[in-house]
Amino acid sequence: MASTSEYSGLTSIWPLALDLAGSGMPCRMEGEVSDLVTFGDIPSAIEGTFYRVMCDPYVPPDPHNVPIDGDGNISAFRFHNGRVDMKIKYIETERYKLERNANKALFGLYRNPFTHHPCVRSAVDSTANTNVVYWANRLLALKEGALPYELDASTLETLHYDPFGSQIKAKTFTAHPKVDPYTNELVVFGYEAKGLATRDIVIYTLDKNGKKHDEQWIESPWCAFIHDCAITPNWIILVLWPFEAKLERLKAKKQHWAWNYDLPATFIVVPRRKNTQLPAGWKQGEHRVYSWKNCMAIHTAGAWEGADGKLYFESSRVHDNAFPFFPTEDGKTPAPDAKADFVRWEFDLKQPNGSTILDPQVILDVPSEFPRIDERFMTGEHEFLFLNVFIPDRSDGGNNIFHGLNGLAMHSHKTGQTRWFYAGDDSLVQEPIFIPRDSNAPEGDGWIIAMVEQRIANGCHLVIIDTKEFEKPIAIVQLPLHVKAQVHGNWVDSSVLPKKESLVRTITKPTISNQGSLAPLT
Ligand code: V55
Ligand code: FE
Repeated sequence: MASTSEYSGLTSIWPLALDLAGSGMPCRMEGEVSDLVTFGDIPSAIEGTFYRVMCDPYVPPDPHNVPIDGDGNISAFRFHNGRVDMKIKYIETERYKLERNANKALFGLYRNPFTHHPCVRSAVDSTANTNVVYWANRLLALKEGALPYELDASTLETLHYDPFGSQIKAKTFTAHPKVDPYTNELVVFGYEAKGLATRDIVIYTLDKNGKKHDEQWIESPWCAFIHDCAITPNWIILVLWPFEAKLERLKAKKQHWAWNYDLPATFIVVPRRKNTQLPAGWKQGEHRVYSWKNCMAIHTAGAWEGADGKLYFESSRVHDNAFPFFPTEDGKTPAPDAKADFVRWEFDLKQPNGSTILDPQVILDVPSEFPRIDERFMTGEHEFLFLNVFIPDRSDGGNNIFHGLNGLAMHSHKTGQTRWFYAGDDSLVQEPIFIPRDSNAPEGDGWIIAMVEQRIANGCHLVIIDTKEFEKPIAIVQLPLHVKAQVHGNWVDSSVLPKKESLVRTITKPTISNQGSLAPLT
């Protein structure tokens, strides 16, 4: 889509950047709509709220800043009786409030306080823009360089920073904590956990009351970008991307991350508990680092412990740097035709620390991202995989990651069958969330909800897909406006949400005034 400046010749205080033009145009909207326009029938068994968050800078950002540092703007869609209410609201982070008051950016580059205005250097540098997770009766807005912000699940008001309080010693909290449904724990990690560019990693769990357990601290082989993890009953696998942070570079007012083609994709395999039964050859307190070649294993699906004693886990993979805005130290950006796929990694825990692992097995040979599973079975071997894909044979684009993801896939590991939902070449699909048909439904039996952005129409809608017939939606929820692409989102069932209050303002029924044109019927 042409940017407005192209035909008008007028300029704006907003920097011209890909993530701020066309479908990346700032949304900056807050508001609510009750009973959105829908097509088809939404099953009344879908009862709960879909929360998602987008990067949506409220003030024009530093023109050198990166697309992943915009203010977190939450959208919530509450499903009730086949109807959907919607609310959008910014997370009122310290940073957002400071910048809105100043009417301009005070924060410079991503996670580089040396580039921030001196008066905000000691403020919390979190845009809370990456994930929204409900745990311990709290709605958490997450950014991995800081601790969570807690929000009110109905009003979306920001309640406070650091809801788990003084028991948390780390400065950071991943945007991808994982729920172990069998033990009812949230498994959390944080990297750069003792401060900027440190190699300290913390791992712990939070129980259903928000109490911390099983804390351990380990050291990363280098100060790596550790965005996601995977868990099994006994292990946590941390996934390191081949970027590096260095304090000297931060002090020189440069980007936090530089890609390093000499670094391999690296996995730190850590026993989750002190009493984890260790395989032969492992010492108490040990963790092992395994690596492959240079690539970016972006997001994980699930992990499990095989009957053969090996650990397996699945992730999306880009065979290059997927973040061109964080080039190498000397400015090298990734190949424009970088390939991407979805793979299964295998760790033989008999292999010593520092081993190189085998090539992963390719599960889907198409650009794939945002993999999700039926999370009731997290930590076990999953059969079904749901994810965003680029469907090449339906499209005229090349088979590479920078084309955008035009569909969804549902893959069965048992049958090997992949089913596809294609949204159209003008459309991009965002991360799918899965809702079980009921709490006892078999794995993968239920619905998928995903946001679809129609680029030509400049609009958005939610598709609701029954996993029994994945190819076309059973219902569509039309948004009245275009919203920016989400980073991540999650479904929270109404049985889990504490309050039954409406997400939107409710209107009380008036008494008839008798001021209309006809007299009342008697
Ligand atoms: C990612 C996104 C982030 C971030 C770090 O998609 C990694 C990966 C939206 O912010 O801070
Ligand atoms: Fe992520």
